[in-house]
This record gives sequence, structure tokens and C-alpha cells, in this order.
Amino acid sequence: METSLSIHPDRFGAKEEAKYLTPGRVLRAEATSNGALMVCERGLLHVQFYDAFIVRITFDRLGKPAGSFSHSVILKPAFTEIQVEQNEQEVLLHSEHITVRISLNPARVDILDRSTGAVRLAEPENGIQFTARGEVACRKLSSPEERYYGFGEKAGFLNKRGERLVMWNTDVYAPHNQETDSLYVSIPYYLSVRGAEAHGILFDNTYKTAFDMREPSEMRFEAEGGALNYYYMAGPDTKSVIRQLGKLTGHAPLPPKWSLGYHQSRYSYETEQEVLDIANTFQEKGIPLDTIYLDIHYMDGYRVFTVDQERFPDIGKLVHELKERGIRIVTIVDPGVKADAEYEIYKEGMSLDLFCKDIEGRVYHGPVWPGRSAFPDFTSGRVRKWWGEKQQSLTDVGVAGIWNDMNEPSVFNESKTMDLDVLHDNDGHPGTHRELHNVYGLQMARASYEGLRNSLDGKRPFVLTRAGYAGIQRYAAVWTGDNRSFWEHLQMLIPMCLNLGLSGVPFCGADVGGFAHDTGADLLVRWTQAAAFTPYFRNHSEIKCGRQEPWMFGEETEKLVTEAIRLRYRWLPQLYLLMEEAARDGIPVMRPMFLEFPDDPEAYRIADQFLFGSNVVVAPMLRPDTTRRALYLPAGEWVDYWTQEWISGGRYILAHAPMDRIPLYVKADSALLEENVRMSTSAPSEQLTVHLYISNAASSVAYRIYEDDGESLDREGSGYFEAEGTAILDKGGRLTVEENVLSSGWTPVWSKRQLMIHTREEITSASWNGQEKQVVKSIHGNAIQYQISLF
Ligand code: MIG
Repeated sequence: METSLSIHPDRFGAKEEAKYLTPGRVLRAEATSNGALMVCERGLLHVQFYDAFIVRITFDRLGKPAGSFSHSVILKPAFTEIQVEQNEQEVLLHSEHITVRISLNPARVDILDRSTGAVRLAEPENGIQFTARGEVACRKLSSPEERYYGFGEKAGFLNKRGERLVMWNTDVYAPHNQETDSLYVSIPYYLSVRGAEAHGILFDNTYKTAFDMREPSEMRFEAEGGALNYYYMAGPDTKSVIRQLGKLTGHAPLPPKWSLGYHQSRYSYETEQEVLDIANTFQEKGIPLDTIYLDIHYMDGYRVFTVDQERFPDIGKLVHELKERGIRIVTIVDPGVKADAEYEIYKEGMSLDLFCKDIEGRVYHGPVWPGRSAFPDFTSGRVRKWWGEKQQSLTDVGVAGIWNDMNEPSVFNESKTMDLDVLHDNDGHPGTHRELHNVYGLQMARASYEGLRNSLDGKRPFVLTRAGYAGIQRYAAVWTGDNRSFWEHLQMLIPMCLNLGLSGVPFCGADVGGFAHDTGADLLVRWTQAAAFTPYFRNHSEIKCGRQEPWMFGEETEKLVTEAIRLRYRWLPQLYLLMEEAARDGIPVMRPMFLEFPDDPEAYRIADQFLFGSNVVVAPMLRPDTTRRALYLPAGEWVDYWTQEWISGGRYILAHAPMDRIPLYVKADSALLEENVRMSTSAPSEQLTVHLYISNAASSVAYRIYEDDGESLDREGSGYFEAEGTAILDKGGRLTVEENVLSSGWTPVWSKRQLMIHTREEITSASWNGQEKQVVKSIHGNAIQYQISLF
């Protein structure tokens, strides 16, 4: 614990200011095929358009163009038509949408709107800076009303204005809070929003970077080394920026459906019997469950890719038996390989030269779970291939997914990680750990993902990772690490997951119930309810705290937790639809209010509620012993999911949420998919319900359905089902629904389908694709709903 000694006056003497150098004048400018190269007095400034909205700007003090090798960016510059104008003072590069203006004396870069000429992003004097020691920085003008989001995985609130955030992948067991700066994942990216205008910056520099938003008039980003290398995404609105980021760093592939179910974990379920007991209890109690996790105790002395023969004498049988019962096993795999001359993986790693070494050629060893360990150099394709193939020892016994932990990498020493002068191969662009620390986890997740792709017979891999860098979504889901069973941490998961989603990582979640500290009955209930709407949904807790399976707090709590898990399964087709959208389009599942309501100034203030997709407001209960909360509904009408009451928005309302409810509101004239609750996604889905919330006669409601087999890698090959429908209610009470099948490559297994219409109007007759259908009216409290069976 720190004491007041930490702020002793003697510790705060005058600091030595780093002396910043600047590029100086532009001496010569040359047009290139997609931009321009500016030779400056001190270094080279390079502007490259990737398309008409995305431009890469680099400055390299060494006078050679910064290379295009990147861990995160997968987009290649497309031919982009650029018009170049030059006069004594400046060079102007116009794409169809934006203008990059380079002032020549001194060199400076501004970005303007092409059509209006309005400045979108300006640099102050000396915007580009570097030091003799190799640091680089970039300053941009800002204004107090500019809001900053993104930054990957950060604690604290949604808008990061006023903060300084450092990117350095760090294992933080201490409680995460507003002051916790670096966490496990580094995504040096931000989304800037001013009014309804947005742009993004991806600072693709893998060194320790920082973003400083403490000055009201300035945003500054800096790195300890490397080139100044960033991508400007022009938006002009928030969704466009997210799509542009998705083009640059890739999308999260559609995961296996089972990974969207409920997961139960514990550090650790230590024996075969304990795992079986957990599975049995879930099934006896009728609580849906898709996955159980094996944390570090399943291994033999924490040696990766081994199994403890005493605790798990027949893991293959266990996994197989559970699979038959619809439950999958995910195993943890850490990067550290135990130094043990009689251990196969270590021997291979040493003889094949796969571990990280220092410049003198000595393998780096550091202490982690297994004791003294070596660390594979995942930045090398050769090492990733080897490690990838090792997954087979787990997939051969039926393990369905891999959980990569400790891959910051975390080392039990003072610096918490590997020595900074350890070398990495970096696929032929060698560098030190100081340069490549932040991508170690990304490359480990990639090795796991690619290995699983090869060993799962065409099934979709599932990798869960703790550490990552921009682009991590291509390989893995991210959970937010060692949170605690605090109400504050339940609150914090909303902004954390929202900012991860805005940073390109839709598949994320936090340990349900909290990892460290003891959870309580109410906290577990409220947490499970909230997490039912986070894409990744796992209850996990640590070795020294109380257990927190759904039944640990008595019958009443068990019932409530079970109901929350059942709600998740009921909404699974809706979640799957949204995950499919994220995989295709990059727009996250959990969305901050402003993403869908950019013209509503109130929407930008909200960090304690979110949208599930475009049309459902989720307002979790975030305090102990509380059954009411304020929440904001944007303009328009909304329907209370539980009472089916119609509510007009554009205002704050006070929701009533007894312990069995999480406040949920569906936007009028939108749709929601539900299915029957299953014990796991392995059981067939029997009935699909399309809920239509119709505000008025004459309004129309569109819906979309997406389904596939939930596990095949190649959706195109194995096929999928996609349909779009429109429902129109006319003044005479007749409902006409037309549904178009866009893809019938796969035949859904539902034996029943129905429409459920929620409206205040009277419905007297209905047709579906021209067939007359029977309408069954029922009354629920004050609400009336109409059920229409399609088949
Ligand atoms: O804390 O493997 O964040 O989920 O249970 C030490 C044991 C290492 C940290 C992970 C946590 C996991 C635990 N690990």
C-alpha cells in the first residue's frame, strides 16, 4: 500500500524537460501514386491515401520512408484518385472526400473537408516532434467539446477527455479503477466526436505509447520509439469511422455459436470429478450451460500442453462425455514454458530455437506459474506454426477452444514482464521487447487461432485472450481480466466493453460476478442480468474467494440467476444476428447511445446504459439494494420489454426493476428475434419468434433473420439462411408480412416459427407471403399481443 510518502515534496523537484526537435521546413515535395513524400530538414514526411477516407501519415526522422509492415493493419492502399496542388506555402492533396494540407515552412499537416474546406483536424505549430533519444509525438488542436472514445481496454468512464492514457500491456491484479492506466490490451486508437462529426486516429506504433487529453485545447499522442505512424479515418460520422477502422484492422469472424452461450469457470475446477459435479449440477437444476473452463490446475505442474494424470486421469473421456451432454471444454494455455530438461515442449523449443533470446543468444527465462520458464517468440511465423500445431494435443482429446492468459506477457518480477532488451524475430523485422511488447499477446492469440483453424476440421476456432493489440479481434475474444466483485466493477464493464467495441473488438465481456473478492447474492444477480447482454458471458472467480456458481447463494438467488441465463438463451438469435453484422460490417453488438442517436446531445453523456444492436436499450441495475434507476430514452416511442407498455422518449424515465428484471426497452417499429430456451446451443432450436413492435397503423417494421449451423468455418461453403421481412399494418387492422429469402444455403432446423405482434392497434387479419394466417389475440396485464403461427 502506498502512503502519503508517495507525495513527499522532495520527490517533486524540477523535472528535466525532454528537448523536442521538429521536422523543420519541407525542402522538396514529390507526388507519389497515392499521396506525396516530403523531404524535410530533419526527416521524411509521407502522406499515403488508402482510400478516399483513410490516409496514412508517417514521419521518420531517419529520412527513410516508414515501412508498411504492421501487426494490426491488414488493408493495402487501393488506387485512390488524388489531385495535387502546390504553391509557395503549401501542398494540397485532395481525395474525393478530404484534403490533406501540408504547410511547407515549417512542415505541418492539417486535414480539411474536401467540399466545404472546413478544417477537420489541425496541428498547432510544431505538431510533429521527436527527440534525439528516439521518442516521437504528434499534437493536434482540440476543443473542450471534443469527446474521445476508443483506446481499447481502459478502466474508467466512457469519454476519456481530461485523461492521459498509456498503452503498455500489463497484468494488473490490483483493483482496476479510473487511475489504472495500462491494462492487458493496447489499442492505440481513438474516436473523436464533436457534435455529429467524427474522425478516428490509429497510431500504429507498437512501442509504449500515450494519449494525452488533459489540455482542453490539445490532443497529443506520443511513443517511446519508432516512427510517427498514424492513420486518419475521416468518418464523417461515428459509424463510418468504425467501418474504416474495420477495413484497416479487420473484423471479428463469426464465432462458434456455443461460444455465445453461458460459460462457467473457476480458478480452478481442479479434478475430473469436480468438473463433472459442476456439469451435473447445472443439468439437474435446469440451468443452461455451454462451456466449462479448465484453469491452470489441469496441467502437469503447469507445463503447457500436458495434463495432470492424477487430477484428470482420462481427460478425453471426460471431454467426450460432456460434449455428448452439450457442454464443451475450454482449456487455459499460458505462454511460459517450464524450463525442464525432461519436458518435451521445452526440449523442442530449445532444440528448434523457438524461444526469445537476448542479443548474446541466451534464452530469456523468467518466473511464472511453472517456475523458471522460457517464452516462445510468437512474432515469428515459424514459432506460431509450431505452437499452433501443439493445440492438436488438446483438440485431439476434444477440447473446443483455447484460453490464452498471461500473454502480456506477464512475468513474476519487478518489471512484470520480459526484459526490454530481449529480441524478437518479428517476421524478418527484428526488434527488441521494448518495441514489440504490446504485440506479444496478439501474436500468441494468432498462433492459437491459426492452429485451431487447422486442427478443428473446418470448425470455427474459439480463442479467448487477455492481452492484445489493435487487430486482436481477428483472432480472439477479449475478457477484461482480473476485475473484482465490486458494484463499481459491474458499472465499469459498460464503458469498458463499449470502448472495446468502438475500438474494433465486439466480442468482449467481463468476469461475471467479479474475479477477485467475494461476490454476494444481489451482485451476482445484477451482474448476470447485465452480462446476458455482453457478447462474451462467463462467470469466473479466483482461487481464494468464495465460489459463485449460480446456486451458491440459496434458492431465490439461484432462480434469479437462472432466469438471467435463460434470458440470454432466449435472445440468442438476436445476438447471433448482431455478431454476424459485426463480422461483416464491424459495428459492435454493444453500442453507446450516441452511435445510434448521433444528433441527440444527451446520448453522448451516457455510460451506464447501452444499446444492444440498434434498437434495444439495456439499462442494468448497478447498485446494491436498488430497484429503481433513471435511464434515458432517445426521442421516439419505446416499449418496455417486460410490461409491453408504450413510453415516449426524448427524456429520462425512472424504471422499476425488482430483482427479477433488468430494464429493457425496444424501439417502436423495430423487431427482435427470440427462440426457445435450450439447455445448451447443442440442443436443436425448435421455435423462432420474430417480435414486431408496431406503433401505428400505416407504420412498417423490417426484420432480418440470420442462421447457419453455428460451427462451420466456411459459411459460404456450408451455406447459411438469411431472410428479410417487412410487416405493414393498415388502418383496417390487416397485417401484411412479406418475407424474402436472401440465402437458403442452409435449412434452419426450427420446427415452428411465429410472429408476435406488440401494438396498441387492433389486428383483425394477417397474411404472410400471401398466405392467410390466423391471428390469436392475448392479453398480458395492460398489454395486448397478437400471435401468428407461420408453421
Ligand atoms: O492470476 O490462471 O486473469 O482469469 O484464473 C493469475 C489463473 C493467472 C489470471 C487470469 C485469471 C486466471 C488466473 N490467471
